[in-house]
Amino acid sequence: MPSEPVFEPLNFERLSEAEQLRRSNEFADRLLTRRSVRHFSREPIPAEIIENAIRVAGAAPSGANQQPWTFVVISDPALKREIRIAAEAEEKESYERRMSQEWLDALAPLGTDWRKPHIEDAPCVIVVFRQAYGIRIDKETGEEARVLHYYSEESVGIAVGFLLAALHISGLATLTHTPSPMKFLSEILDRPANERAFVLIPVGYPAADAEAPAITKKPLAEFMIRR
Ligand code: IYR
Repeated sequence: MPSEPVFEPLNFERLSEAEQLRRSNEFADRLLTRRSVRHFSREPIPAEIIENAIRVAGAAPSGANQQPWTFVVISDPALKREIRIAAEAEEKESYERRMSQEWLDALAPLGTDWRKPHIEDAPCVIVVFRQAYGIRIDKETGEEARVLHYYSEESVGIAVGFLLAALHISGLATLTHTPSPMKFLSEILDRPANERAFVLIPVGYPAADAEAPAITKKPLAEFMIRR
């Protein structure tokens, strides 16, 4: 049975224009400094920051408010090692055989390869899973039934954007790593069949000698159109 909507007063803080601009500029200045980091220090990070960032991600808008995500936070060194070994095996195969020359050429400016030491060096790795469908127990038969999820790719993408922004604002570095295929993550992390690994995110402080590729972002005029 579809449930009737229940409404409540909207909680919206109307800011002065000066305060809006101050926050807008501050947020833009901070977010525009984010870089993907591939060389991590082994220094530990405050657990509370990870929890806050995942709480923020979990508040992202999602299709039919189905919140089709699971965030697995890994700090156990043995588990990180197991994931690194499996990721590198897949990545070695990808870089040496599966990826096209055009793809390899596109990645060349980033200087990536199959080696993924950041999975072990970063004190924390977050693996985000997308719930392709939900599971409910049928009241009459007691059997498991699938619940369709809507826009789960878009929903998880938005949540990951919130997560990356929250971690960056909190002074932590991240990398969005997509080993391919990612099936091994479901197996190692013991996730159910409705969950698909979406992205693996090492989180921590950059290594003291960390470098980032000298690449640039497009100027605004190239990707914003006013009509
Ligand atoms: N998944 C591989 C390859 C890779 C692909 C893209 I597209 C990138 O922007 C970066 C890397 C890897 O993580 O190395």
